[in-house]
Amino acid sequence: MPLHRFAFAAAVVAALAGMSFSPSAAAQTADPAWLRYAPLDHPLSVPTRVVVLGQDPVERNGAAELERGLLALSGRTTPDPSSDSIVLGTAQQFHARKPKAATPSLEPDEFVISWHSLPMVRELDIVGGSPRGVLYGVFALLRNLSQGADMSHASLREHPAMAIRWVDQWDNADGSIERGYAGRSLFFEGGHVRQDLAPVAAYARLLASVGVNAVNVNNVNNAAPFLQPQMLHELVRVADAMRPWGVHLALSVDVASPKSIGGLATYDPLDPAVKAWWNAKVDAIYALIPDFAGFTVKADSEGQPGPASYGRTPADAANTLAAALAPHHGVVLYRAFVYNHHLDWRDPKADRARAAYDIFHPLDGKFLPNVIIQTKEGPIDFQAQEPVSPLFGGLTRTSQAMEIQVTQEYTGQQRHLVYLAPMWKWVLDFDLRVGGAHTPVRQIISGQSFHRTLGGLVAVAGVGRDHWLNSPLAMANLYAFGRFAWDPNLTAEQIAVEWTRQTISRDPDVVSIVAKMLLQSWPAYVDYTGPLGMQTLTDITGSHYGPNIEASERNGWGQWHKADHLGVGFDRTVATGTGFVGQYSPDVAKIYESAATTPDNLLLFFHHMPYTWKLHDGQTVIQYIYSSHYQGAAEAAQFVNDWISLKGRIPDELYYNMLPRLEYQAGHAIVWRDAITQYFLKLSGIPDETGRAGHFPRRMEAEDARLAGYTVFDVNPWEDASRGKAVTCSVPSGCTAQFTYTGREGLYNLAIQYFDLQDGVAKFTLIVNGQPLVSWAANNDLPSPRPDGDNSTRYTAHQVELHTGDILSVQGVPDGHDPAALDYLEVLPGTPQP
Ligand code: GCW
Repeated sequence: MPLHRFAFAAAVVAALAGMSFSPSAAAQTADPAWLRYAPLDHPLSVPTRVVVLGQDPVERNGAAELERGLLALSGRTTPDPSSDSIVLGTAQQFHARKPKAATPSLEPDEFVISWHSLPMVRELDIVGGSPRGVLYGVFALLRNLSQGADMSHASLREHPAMAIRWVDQWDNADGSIERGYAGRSLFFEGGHVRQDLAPVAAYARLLASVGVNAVNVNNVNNAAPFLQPQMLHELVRVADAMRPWGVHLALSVDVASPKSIGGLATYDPLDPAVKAWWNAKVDAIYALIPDFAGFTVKADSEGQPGPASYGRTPADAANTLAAALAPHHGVVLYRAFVYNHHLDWRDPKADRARAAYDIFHPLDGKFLPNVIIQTKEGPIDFQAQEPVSPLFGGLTRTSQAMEIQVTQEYTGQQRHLVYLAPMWKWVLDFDLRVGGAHTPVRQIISGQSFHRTLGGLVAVAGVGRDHWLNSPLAMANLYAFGRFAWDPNLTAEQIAVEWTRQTISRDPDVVSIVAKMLLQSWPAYVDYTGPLGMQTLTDITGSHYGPNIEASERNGWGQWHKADHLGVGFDRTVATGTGFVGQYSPDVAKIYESAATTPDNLLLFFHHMPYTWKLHDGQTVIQYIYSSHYQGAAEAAQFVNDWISLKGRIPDELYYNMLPRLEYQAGHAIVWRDAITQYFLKLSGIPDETGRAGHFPRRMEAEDARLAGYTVFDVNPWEDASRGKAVTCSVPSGCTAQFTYTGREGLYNLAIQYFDLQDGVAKFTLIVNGQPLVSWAANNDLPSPRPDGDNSTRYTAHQVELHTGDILSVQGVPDGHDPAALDYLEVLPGTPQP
């Protein structure tokens, strides 16, 4: 139905005012996520009677989970009367029960699920190598059943590919979460462990269901207070809350602690007093928490102190900690994220990408066996797209873990749907060709390639109190991480389908639409942010969110893309660049050393290329930059349509939760598209051969409007506003920008691009020929205290009837620190209100 002019609908205003997805509105911590166990529409293929052989709390907890899951799936309130049963126990317990029967020999986290027919009854046995193996068997059975699988003849045997399957939370004692986008910490508030740890137990349950075995609860920055005796005592409750799920507690530590909180004059890791301090501290931790998992270390990095202060190496520091932990079977995850953030950007040889390999490769073989080097997947920092870190191939005598990021720091901060599994899978499968042999990253980090007993996958999770990750679809990333840590041979597609069936619906059409959206979302995000290996072209010194292309240039952080008027990209070759390419094995280096053989999607990471260079697909670099941004933004718009097609086929609550997020994303993808295309258009001077970049014939710029109260200002960075300018209001009663519509009569969508700032809820009203048509509140929670690409937001009024000569006005009423800033109004083909 057309939204007729003059029809000012108060109801619309009210509905829109409530449309924001601010985290507090969504606050909810008991979200079952993928553990919904929605009732099946067919009979359950396994018995509902559960018998548990052992007394161990983890095993008992597994039995309770199984009972709960089976009843929910079968829609029953009590077990069915059949005498068939599911029997749970460890291999040892099964052996004790039937000494003559063959019992498998299992690794601790391994399980076997198999049917046994007795004279009158059938029995499904879940045998674990340990109580936790039993629990993992339970979750595997429930995962299959929840997807609708027939398990009446099933037999499964699985064990995790990696020993270390940890999530890292970057939670601070004050309750904030570094790079978290889902509210406050589950663990801490006001300098203490929270009283109510039920959400922590619920989190541990979710994690256990995908095989995660430890949570490091505190930020790698500012970790020292966590080793204070009072905090350690409080942490006992956290460990207790997670233990029934086989999830152990780990902590980030500051290597300067012996000095900063221990009262010593030094934290030199080779000083005997320092070693003694760590030994005593670790003993004290284990006295409180006997199954403590270990430490994560960030040192000599981004201002964190480290062994370099004493001329010592990461191996010296790691080994001091590892020696203290070894008697208790604890481990040290020492992060390879060590680099100098005061690099000289004028030095063509300076290259942050080199740092991890340059520092850690020479130390290979010097680490104690319980040290694991934890390396981010790429050599820079969780960018939208990067090559694989060469360090994975550079440590053959050291255990390794890969660090990935579930919290979407550089990938849309959960406001954008970006399913990261395809990116992780690409990294996991990447063949580093160490010694000329097949060495995919997944086999290195599982310990297989170089015969290490330890190895792992670690995710920085950023889970908080607002609905775990705030956006329900973002949870597919947490799920995918756990599944890959368990089995990196799975595919991103398989995981998307598994997750969707358990979380949203088993309807094959729904599953295929949701899985398609998930799988397209990362490539789309790369396309509208930083394609060709340019990395995320965002404000790297601040929010890491919206477009800000020069923020990465001319500073010491080393995330340079080196765009100038002739070309773009970073020469990292051995022949003429920084030599980074030489850190890969010869087989891989050969590919990246030449622009002709470097895959297009990483070209500008490795090479500085003229804009006119022809890519493998025949387009020039500059044309690809333009086209990919239009393509990516169009895909983001399509996600909205895909989602609308699910209306009535998925729960309404989920439908209406996601819809405004996807609409917001589609609008913000346009902000990205326009920022990057107009920036490169101006810099290169080369027009878009399809005429799109920089040309917006349907757009009416606020700075050109008849302004009442509004004043024109230059947006910084300029590319974050259409043509670099916008208008801002400081009149408390409001300001107006007025335009005359000169196009043809018809039904149109009117898109209003405005800036939704923090600390204030500005109000906007669209007025047609003096009649208010629709109002909305700028109440989203977005970064940046000034109008820029972080908070540039699109509101669309659908099917507005327009006639030539109509007067369109946007009225903005500022509030608090939000000046109701306005960028433009765009008249687009009419489409119905979703
Ligand atoms: O990407 C950077 C983040 C920091 C983070 C750091 C790290 C915890 O912006 O917030 O600090 O990485 O991984 O240590």
